[in-house]
Amino acid sequence: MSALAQQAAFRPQQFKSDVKPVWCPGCGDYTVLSSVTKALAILAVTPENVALVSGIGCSSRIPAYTTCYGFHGVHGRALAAATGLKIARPDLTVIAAGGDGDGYSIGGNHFLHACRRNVDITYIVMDNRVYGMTKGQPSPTTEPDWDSKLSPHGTGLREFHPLVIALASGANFIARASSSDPNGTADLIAQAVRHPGFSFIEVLSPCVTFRPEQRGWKDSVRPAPVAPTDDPARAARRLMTDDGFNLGVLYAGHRKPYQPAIGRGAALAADLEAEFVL
Ligand SMILES: Cc1ncc(C[n+]2csc(CCOP(=O)(O)OP(=O)(O)O)c2C)c(N)n1
Ligand code: SF4
Repeated sequence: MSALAQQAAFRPQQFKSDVKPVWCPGCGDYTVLSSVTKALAILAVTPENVALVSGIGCSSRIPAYTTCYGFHGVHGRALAAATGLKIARPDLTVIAAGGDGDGYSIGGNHFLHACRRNVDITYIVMDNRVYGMTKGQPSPTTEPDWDSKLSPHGTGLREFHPLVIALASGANFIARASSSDPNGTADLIAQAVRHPGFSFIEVLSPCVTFRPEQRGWKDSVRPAPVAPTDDPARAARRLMTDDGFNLGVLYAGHRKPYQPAIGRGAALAADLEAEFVL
């Protein structure tokens, strides 16, 4: 098939399910969903060769809105399930997705170790700096002075810096996107999926209900003024002056993905099972 004919064969629409999203009108997650389906069309994959894995949260509803295989699991455990799936089925494109609460709070430990393990999956975090689904509690990325009914005068706690943590923990591809730029986000997701190893994309995705001021993010984001680097020290220096609104690929490294031989795991599991037979 020619490149043009191949492109025409894959349409974002074919990745959209009939399930109607229940997100609030204006939620950034709508455009992230459309960026995911655009990225899958760019990647020229078919829905049965893709699995979307999530935890719990508004953003974690995303697998149901696609025609791909989906696993809507428990809070904070998307990466554990996605890692196991990729190891068992390396032929699948595996994408984990969810929110900042799911990924950095209850799932924080899994985030560190998924970066370190470097299994060939992509992780999209729709960061709105709040727990949307449970009605507005502060999350690890919430600003210390964010004043709300649930955190009067702010938490006073320093924010978690996901890109710094991802770099320090060994993620092989690190990027930031914004739901206000659906095409740019689609392109970054496609790059992340193509890049071998653990790819992490932070997508700034406003929660218009509990953080209406985040609608202003669209005016703050800008393309990063520097090209991506494969040098972790240089990426770390860039992050020291990052204000959280630079978009694009920050780091694309060369670490070899971790992929244990398949078959061996199944044999070990069978041995273990035999040991426990009563
Ligand atoms: C073990 C467990 N603890 C707490 C909850 C309640 N809970 C559901 S979603 C959520 C936070 C969601 O926030 P985030 O991941 O940022 O997603 P958003 O809703 O903002 O997209 C919490 C605390 C739960 N479902 N399971
Ligand atoms: S509560 Fe916030 S994150 Fe959840 S759907 Fe509404 S706007 Fe989106």
